[in-house]
Amino acid sequence: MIDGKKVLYSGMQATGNLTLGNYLGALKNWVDLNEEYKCFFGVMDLHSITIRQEPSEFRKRARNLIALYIAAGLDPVKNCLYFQSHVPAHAELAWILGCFTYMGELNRMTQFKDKSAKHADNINAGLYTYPVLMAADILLYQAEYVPVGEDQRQHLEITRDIAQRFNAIYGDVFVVPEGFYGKRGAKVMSLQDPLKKMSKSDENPNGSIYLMDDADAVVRKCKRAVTDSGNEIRYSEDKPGISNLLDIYSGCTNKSVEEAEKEFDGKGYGDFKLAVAEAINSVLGPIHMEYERIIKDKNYLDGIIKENDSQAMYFANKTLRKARKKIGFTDIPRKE
Ligand code: ATP
Ligand code: LTN
Repeated sequence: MIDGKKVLYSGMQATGNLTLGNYLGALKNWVDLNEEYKCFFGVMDLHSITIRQEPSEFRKRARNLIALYIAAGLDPVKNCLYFQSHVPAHAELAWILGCFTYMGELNRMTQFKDKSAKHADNINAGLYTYPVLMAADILLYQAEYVPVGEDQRQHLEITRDIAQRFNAIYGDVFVVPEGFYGKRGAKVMSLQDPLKKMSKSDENPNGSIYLMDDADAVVRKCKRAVTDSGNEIRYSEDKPGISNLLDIYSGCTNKSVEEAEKEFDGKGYGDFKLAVAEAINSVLGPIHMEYERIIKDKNYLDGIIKENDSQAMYFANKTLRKARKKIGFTDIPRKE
């Protein structure tokens, strides 16, 4: 508990331009929760370098991501929006927790398998120990809830296992967190291949709607979206393309899938795709305006970053000190 509120932790990597999948699967749910909980939302830049990043692009992207968090509706005064790499405790606890994680557990991680296949020329140890760093992120802030998309479920499970294992040896050091999976938009699929998740690192830009796409691009991509044969707008397993568009429509309008099916009963795919594009644009429009305002105000953004970095450091160090002590590390002499 911090200030009488339960703690919630989540974050995104600064690996590419955010997609509608990131928004509906993560950001939007965060915004719904950011009043009720004390939230820490990190820009996971340490995780980002498990894939090669071009330095100047990377620097810009990480900063833009903080601005986008705010533009999407996260309150940077009530919550802590910060850069993971600014808080050294993450790396330190990750090392410690790595000594409480089995290779057999890491071998089972599907994200590692997927990313290794995708980046066969750079299967680095960081990619392998990625879930340990993620566990450190969450456990450092004693978070009770972790809102993420379905694709992160396995990482959450291993975080719980590591926390429980550590606590079983040393007593209650870490809060054992729970995953929090939004109902809608939990897995937005690619518009070009509805069996694959929409991803910011997809090579085919037509498969993803980017949060910064302008209105015309959104219409173009929706029109081109792969659909199924037939002409019924109905949610079903044998219609992955239409089901994905229904999910997106529902996520953007807050209407249920059933309501949407009724609304488009008897209408064609063409009309439906245009309505989906319109729904997406009505969500993205206000975010674009707010983002432009924030990114131009350098002093404001710098102030937020500085303030929130030190807040994150304070809470993270508190947990790290506790873990160090339990393990039996010698005390670090305090500077006078
Ligand atoms: P990458 O393509 O680089 O692996 P990503 O698009 O999967 O990245 P992350 O930074 O790994 O994005 O994830 C940020 C958050 O967005 C996570 O909570 C993740 O579950 C969620 N998310 C990512 N893609 C989707 C998607 N297609 N549908 C729903 N949620 C998603
Ligand atoms: N692996 C996460 C990003 C992430 C994260 C976290 C999410 C890193 N550390 C801690 C929640 C809590 C992803 O979304 N790809």
